Amino acid sequence: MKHLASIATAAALLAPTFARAGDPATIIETPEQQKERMAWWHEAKFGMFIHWGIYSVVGGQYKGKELPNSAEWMMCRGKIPIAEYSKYAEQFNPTKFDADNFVKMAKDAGMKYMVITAKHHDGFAMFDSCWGEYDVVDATPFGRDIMKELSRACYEQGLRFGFYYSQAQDWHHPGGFGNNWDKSLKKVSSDVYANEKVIPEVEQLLTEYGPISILWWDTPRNMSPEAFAGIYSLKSLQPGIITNDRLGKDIPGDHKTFERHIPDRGPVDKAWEVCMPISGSWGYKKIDTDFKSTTTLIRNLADIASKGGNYLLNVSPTGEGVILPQAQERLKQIGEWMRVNSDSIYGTTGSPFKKLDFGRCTKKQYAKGTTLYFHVFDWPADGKLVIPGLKNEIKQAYLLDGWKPLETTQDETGTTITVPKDAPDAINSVITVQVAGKLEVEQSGIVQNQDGSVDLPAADAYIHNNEGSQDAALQDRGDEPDNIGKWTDKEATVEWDFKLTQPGTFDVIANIALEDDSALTFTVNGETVKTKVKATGGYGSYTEQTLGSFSTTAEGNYNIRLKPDAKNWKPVNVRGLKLITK
Ligand code: FHN
Repeated sequence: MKHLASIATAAALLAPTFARAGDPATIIETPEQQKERMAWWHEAKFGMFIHWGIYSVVGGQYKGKELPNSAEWMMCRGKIPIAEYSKYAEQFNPTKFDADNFVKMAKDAGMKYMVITAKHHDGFAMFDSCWGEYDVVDATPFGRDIMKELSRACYEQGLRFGFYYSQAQDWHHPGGFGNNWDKSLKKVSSDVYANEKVIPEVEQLLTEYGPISILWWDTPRNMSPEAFAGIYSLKSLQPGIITNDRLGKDIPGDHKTFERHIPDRGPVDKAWEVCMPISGSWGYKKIDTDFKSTTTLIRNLADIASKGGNYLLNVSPTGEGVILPQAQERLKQIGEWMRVNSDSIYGTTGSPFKKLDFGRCTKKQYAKGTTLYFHVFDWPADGKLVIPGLKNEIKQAYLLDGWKPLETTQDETGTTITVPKDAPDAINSVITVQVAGKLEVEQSGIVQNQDGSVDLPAADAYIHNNEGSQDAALQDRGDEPDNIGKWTDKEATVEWDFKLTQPGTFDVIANIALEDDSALTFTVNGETVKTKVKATGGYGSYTEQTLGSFSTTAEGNYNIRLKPDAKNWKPVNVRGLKLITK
């Protein structure tokens, strides 16, 4: 049934409607319940992202001109008026679209879930929207509900299905964020937008499209608490649904989202996913030939899994409804690799090794031992694969491809595996090693100096910056020492692992440069210390400042983490820390 709620009517209904959606506080879950709800997602590790819309008709070109950025942004980059952009809907007729084929392609690539743009920032619904006629069923010659066809196909082929929904930006609705170019828009509040369009549409997507496993929010904007409450609590319509961290900055969701970049290290005790286009653009862009190699894609999958994350790889169907041959070829090759090696990906957890020069490691832990999967990117020319620091008794080792047993030897430095001359797979050969008992890995890395001090340079830090942004990034200064810089993100944190053989009490000294007084915390050995740091006269003027001290009586592996004090944070540059015994 179609209804076009007038803005005035919606405004009049504002309060009761939000109440209809309920309150996030009513959705209470224990960590164990969340773990159970997300078990399939952690097992899955690998999904397909799809960006598809009426912009796909012209592949991001406007009046024959190429527009900058990703194709789905063309309405904004081209400052295209709504009346003009909406006409692309009349050309959207993807007659070659076949939902079963799409899903089979994902499944054959080893992907276990699919997330597709139900509504992107342009406001166009790729489903039979309850809000109005600006949707694929009513406004296009195609006239079919793509979301329903894909949801059904995923269900029939055993893939989990979810929606991407742009809950704040909407360049078609007068209450959506982002359209500052079309003066025909008579602006209304984002509350009206949430109440009139977002909540009804998302409610429809979560009640008329079968079992929905994922709701993928994007580009959060500052909406009212009522709007957030109304939108947030829709997830109760699909009890098992998983959401990301992009509804609003204070709404953590179930997993962090990194975009286009793989972090050095996964976030601590938080699920996370890296989303990445298989080429350069999310949406189909005619001139986009920047396809990542199959080597890069397979190694990305192993890298992300080795850090404990999921990989959401995006493809961009054309206006005809097909996935480009370059993308299909890569998906097919990933699938060939997965058919042999998926045990080393599905259901695995992160590597117990800080760094492996030859590749990556994933693992599966059991009551009596652990199976380690070594992803060997660089096959040893001498036939000896050295696993530094692996101390466990080796029960057995073999090539995952074909199960050929391998000889192993151990000494004080670790374990050496004798491997065949030729690598089974040119991109990523997996060696399985089963070890007995509790995992024992001696971390190599930063060790204490003879005088008891510990040097923690910027280059050895792990930087956690959200979405792979360039906030808090390592800056190579050529002849000058590297530093962590542009640290504008208050959520970004920096940490070092190090080993103490001489415990004691240590001063934590920062080699730091900052324009304005700032404040941060450091956490080490289970203690968090809040501290202030003084302006040094500029981001290039470094001084040593004592942040505080800590004590320990035990030798072993330690971690120290720096985190902005959000209330008093001003960006700082850090060349590193030094621990000095008192
Ligand atoms: O603006 C969007 C963009 O178009 C795309 O959908 C990506 C996918 O993660 N998200 C936003 C940019 O961060």
